[in-house]
Parts: sequence; structure tokens; C-alpha cells
Amino acid sequence: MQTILEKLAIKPINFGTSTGLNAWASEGELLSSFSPVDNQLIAKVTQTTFEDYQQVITTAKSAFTTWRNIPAPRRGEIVRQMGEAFRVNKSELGKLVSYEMGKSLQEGLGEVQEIIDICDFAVGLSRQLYGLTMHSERPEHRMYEQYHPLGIVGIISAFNFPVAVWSWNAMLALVCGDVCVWKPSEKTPLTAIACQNIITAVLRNNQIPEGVSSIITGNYQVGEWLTADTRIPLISATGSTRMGKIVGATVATRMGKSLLELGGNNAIIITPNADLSIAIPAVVFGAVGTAGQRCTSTRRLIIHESIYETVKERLVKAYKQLRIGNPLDENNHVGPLIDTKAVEAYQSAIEAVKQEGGTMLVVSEVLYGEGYESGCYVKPCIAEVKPDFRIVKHETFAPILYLMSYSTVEEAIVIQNDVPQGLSSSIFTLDMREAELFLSVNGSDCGIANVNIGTSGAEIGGAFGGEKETGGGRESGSDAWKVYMRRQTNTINYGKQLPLAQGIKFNI
Ligand code: UN1
Repeated sequence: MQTILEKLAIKPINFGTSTGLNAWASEGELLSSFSPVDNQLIAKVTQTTFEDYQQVITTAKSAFTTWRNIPAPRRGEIVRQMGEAFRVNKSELGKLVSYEMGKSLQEGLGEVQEIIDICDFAVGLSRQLYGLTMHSERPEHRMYEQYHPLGIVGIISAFNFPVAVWSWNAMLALVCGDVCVWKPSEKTPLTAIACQNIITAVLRNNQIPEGVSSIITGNYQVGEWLTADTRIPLISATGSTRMGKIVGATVATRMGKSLLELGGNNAIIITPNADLSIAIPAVVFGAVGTAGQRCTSTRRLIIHESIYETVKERLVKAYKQLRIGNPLDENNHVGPLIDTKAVEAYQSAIEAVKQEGGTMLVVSEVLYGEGYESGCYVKPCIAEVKPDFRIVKHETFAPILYLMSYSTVEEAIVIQNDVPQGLSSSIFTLDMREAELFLSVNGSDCGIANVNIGTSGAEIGGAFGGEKETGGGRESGSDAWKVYMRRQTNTINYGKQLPLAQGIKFNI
């Protein structure tokens, strides 16, 4: 790990507060980053003080005046170079993501691939920040709209996708002409510093002034400085619904914009017409991948009563094959949870399932002994429940899968929608009527609705986000870029008269 840290320019004690080219913050308290893989202290990071925070925002503000004047395609060219730098560092950064966060090496590398992909997307976008033109109702007038950069974008990211979700925001914001201030999760500061180091080298090579991308580190208090700051027009926050409600309310009080990507409680419906040879692996990957710590993780399985027993048996059999252990060992399927607090949340969810009358089909267990010394490893489990259990409506960030049965597809859709969250959803069926109903206005109420693929693992090209308590924000592909810009409608009169709209006459 030491060589990886060296390659990514991470020192044993890092200056967490950084505007990119300079780093300061010698007086802040130290934040320790422990790996959930083996409980080793990886490095310490200086927490941002309030004075440092002010300096970061002042520098970012001044960098904005330069950055917004660089033509968008040229900003895209710089983001292209960032994508190249991530390609060069993919293996090291992927390993660090896996070690600091605890996800499998394949998924760590997958996260870096998402950064590379969004860089590619953003490069193309830098030449396509299109507005519309309209026909004016007045003679010799022209109307059009254009998109201008917003200013400073505050990015609050979560531990579970410590780098990819930042890049969805940052790469779009950068081509849009914004500057970014990133507050990563205090559980994963090192991967953030690595990304900052990688893009700082690119910005420096292009003689870009410091402050175009900055990092601030610390706990929720540092996040509060960002959310309450009127100098920051947009806050993009990813994390729990509890956090999102606080962020959303604070930003709304000052009339700022917020982009919220919060909890999910994602379900897969398996109909009698499903191809189980693809449904079963999709469910297992969705439920145990990233140890159930994706916002898109599969948490609920709604199975038709005629195939309920078959699906149950096949899942129980599949869960027996799962290997739990060091995520850097490619033979293992499931790594640790992020910390022992997450283990406690897993345990109390299981308790709640039992209290409400649920049955464990694959029992839960916290693992101890050789290889499990960190106390963060748990067994993925399956519980048979009723859809209206309170715990089933709650997002527990752990590999717990709830099974329930249904008799009509309409009933399955009601069950799927009857939770406070609305991020991702899937149906497995080869019947086009069932599939189309699920995607129709009477179908899934989620931001993401899939047919014959699972709930997690979205591609960057689509807009990512969800409804209800998921927060309503959309990041990444499609036209999600528009939230990072301000829209302006322009009307130009090139005639010698002053006709008023709506035919109003005003003679003086
Ligand atoms: C998240 O868990 O916050 O669709 C993001 C997926 C990933 C992103 C998840 N591409 O599962």
C-alpha cells in the first residue's frame, strides 16, 4: 500500500485543505483514515479550520473569474487530459478505493472507470452546451436562451462511492465553467486527496490558477459551512435521507440550488415469465455487491407466488457459494462494511425483522477470527418478510435481502412503489405486457426503472437519481449538466420600433 500512496502523492500526514496547487491547514485537528479491510491506519489528514475554509472559498471565487472565460471546448480539452491521467492511475487509485472503502478490487477499478467515462462524456458535452432559439411574436426581434456557469459548486460525497460520484459532478461542473469545492466523506478522505492530486497536475500543466478544484475535509460541521454559504450557488449532496433533509432545508433558506442524491430501497420484481438464469445472478450481485452499500443495492425481492419456492431455493444455494473476505483478494465476492457502526446497524435491522415476525432464510452473522480482525465483516443474509414491515421500508446500508411474494403484477407494482424512497427498480420478465406496464405511468415510480437487468450498476450516460425521499436530483448523463448552469433568456430588438409583447399599446 505504501508504494500506492507514494504513486498517488499521498504523504503519511496530508494537508486535507487544498485549493489544488497549494495546501495549508497546519492547525486543524487530524482525521485518521482506517481501512475496514484490516483496521490499519492508512494515513492522517488535516481537518479544515474555519479560517482555511474562508481562504478556500476566496481562492475559488477568484479562480472562477478566470475559468469561466476559458472557452468551454478548451475546458473540455483540460478535462480530456484529466481522463487520461485517471487512465494512467487507474490501477493504483482502484486499489486505494478498494482498501480505504472496502469494496472489491473489481468494483474499485470500476469506480475509476466511471471517472474515465464521465470525463469522456464531459469532453463531448463541452461542445454541446446547447440552448434553444425561439421565434419572437414581435417583428424584427430575435429570442434565444443560453447557459452560463453558476460559480462555485459544493460537492458533498459519501463513503460508498468515494470517487465516482464526485467525478459525475466535478467533470460536468468543470466543462460548464464552474469551480468545485469538494467535501468528501470523513471515512474516505485519502481517495479524495488522490483524485485532487491527479487533477491538480493537469491543471498546473495548463497554467490554470489555483482554486478551480479544492478539497475541504472534516465532519458534518465543515459541510454546514458549505451549505450555509451564500457564495455557493449549488450544493450537490450524496448520502442518507437524514443528511439530505438537513442540507436541502439549509440551502433552500438562502435560495440556493441543491442537487440531492439520497437513500434508495430498491426492488426487483420476478414474474413467472422471468429468465431465472439471468435474474438470480442479477439479484445476488445487486444485494451483496459492495456489501449492500450502494444506494442502488437490491434490498427487496418481490416474487410471483408460483415461482416463490424455486427462486428462494436457488438464492439460498447461491448465497452458500459467497466468499467473504479481503476485497483485494479477487477470489472473494464480499468485503467488509465501512465500520463497526455499520455492523451495529446491520444487527439492529435483523433484530427488527425478527421482532416484526420475519424469518431468516440465510442467517446473519458478524464474522470474527483470522482475516476478519477489523470486526467489519458480516454475512449477507436473506429474510422472508411482509411488505408492510416497518424495517422493510427503511434503507439499511448492509447486505440484507427481503423476500416477499405477490399474485398479480399490479399488486407487485404497488408493493414496489410503497416505500418512502424512489431510486432504482427492476422487473425480470419476457412478457412485453408486464415489462411495458412496469415502465408506464402506472408502473415504477423510481428515477431508474430497468427490465431484465438489476437495480445497481447504472451507466454514466443516463441521468442518475430518484424521486421521493431519494431527493429528486439528477447527476451524470443525459441533460443533468443543466443544473450546473444558469439559464438566461435573451430578446434582441433589431428594428426601429418598440412593439410590446401581448399587443399592449403604450403611447407617450
Ligand atoms: C451510489 O451508490 O451512490 O448505479 C452510486 C450504480 C453505480 C453508482 C451508485 N454506478 O450502482
